[in-house]
Amino acid sequence: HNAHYRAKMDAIGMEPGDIKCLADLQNMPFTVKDDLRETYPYGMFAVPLKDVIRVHGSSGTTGKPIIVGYTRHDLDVWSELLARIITAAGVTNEDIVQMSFNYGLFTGGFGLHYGMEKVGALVIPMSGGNTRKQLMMMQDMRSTVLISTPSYALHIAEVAEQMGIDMAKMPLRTALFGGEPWTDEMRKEIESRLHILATDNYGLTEVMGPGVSGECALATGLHIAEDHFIVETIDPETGKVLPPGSKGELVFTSLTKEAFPIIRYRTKDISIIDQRPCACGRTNARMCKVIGRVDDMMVIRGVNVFPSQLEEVLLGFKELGPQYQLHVYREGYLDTLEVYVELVDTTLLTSYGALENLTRRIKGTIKSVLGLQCDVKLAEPGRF
Ligand code: DLL
Repeated sequence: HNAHYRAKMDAIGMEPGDIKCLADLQNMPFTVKDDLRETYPYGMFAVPLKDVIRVHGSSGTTGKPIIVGYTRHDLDVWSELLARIITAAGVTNEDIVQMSFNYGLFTGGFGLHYGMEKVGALVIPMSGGNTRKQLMMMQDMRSTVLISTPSYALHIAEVAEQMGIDMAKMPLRTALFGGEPWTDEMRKEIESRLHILATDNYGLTEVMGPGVSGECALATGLHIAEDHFIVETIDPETGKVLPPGSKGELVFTSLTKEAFPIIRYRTKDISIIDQRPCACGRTNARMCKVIGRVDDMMVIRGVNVFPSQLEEVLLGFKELGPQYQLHVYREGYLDTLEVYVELVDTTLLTSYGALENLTRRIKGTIKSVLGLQCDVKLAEPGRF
């Protein structure tokens, strides 16, 4: 039902009848982010728009987001898959959940929200930011579960310390973190500072959003929803499928999605698949924590940032030269981005007002294109 996929299959002479067993999947072409960019906004949908009841999106390699769609059935499945992960993490209808993911095009907020409702937990739709208020609500509402990015959790811990709040005395006991890479060291730190069990969950907009995989309370790998997605691990250089247990790029194919089916999507995320059953009793395969990325995408405060996107913004200013540096570091526990960029010539150097004005305009454009606050530092030509 989708012209883009049909054209790709026609180009290699592949017919539906050519897929007879699981191994035949390997003969199908990959789908990559560019496919979604080229068909923006609706070209990857496989149902009429009247059957689509929600879209979400995430930043792409250009100023435009990539857009994905969901039918009512897709949203039901999505809630179900999150309800599974939420339940696996030990959350029940007795829990009071503080949702600190943003609601909006980002899949994190709505995705986990509906999963929590399905479980029957009480959801407080806080969204991200305003950390002091988050902590006040956490105390007053007696939140037992936190949903956010792991870096935001550490920021909460830091602000709690500044406010003199003893987290050991708070009812918070469990958290589901995702949306960005984090390490087991970071997990230990979050667990000890917030006095909670911290679980990891993974997903990406193109495949569905959160709900693709998540840890049980044993936290020994993220259980993949294999009844809804086929996962392959490939060598990112050759595209060849690797044997189970090898480290490689994850590739997902959806089995049940209606509005936005996806065939062999190359995630660029590196992980290892473990097919052994888990001690918790679940038998679906697990992926280890994401180890890294194939490309140069950075995830800054949950926002996917490609250096090429920033480059495009910077090159749009005639006052700027083509040399720039991106400095990303942790300030406290929040990722901070500093953009250093050379001026094209020395004419502005004598006017403080003009430099200030230019800096403000660059920051504003980056904020509107990427949705990310950053610092901009102008440098004289030839500096880098
Ligand atoms: O971040 C979906 C999501 C929201 C997952 C909330 C979990 C919780 P995108 O904005 O499209 O979607 O970003 C997807 O973020 O390809 C990974 O590189 C990274 N990522 C997401 N979750 C994890 C995780 C959402 N648990 C991209 N560990 C993915 C490591 C993660 N990386």
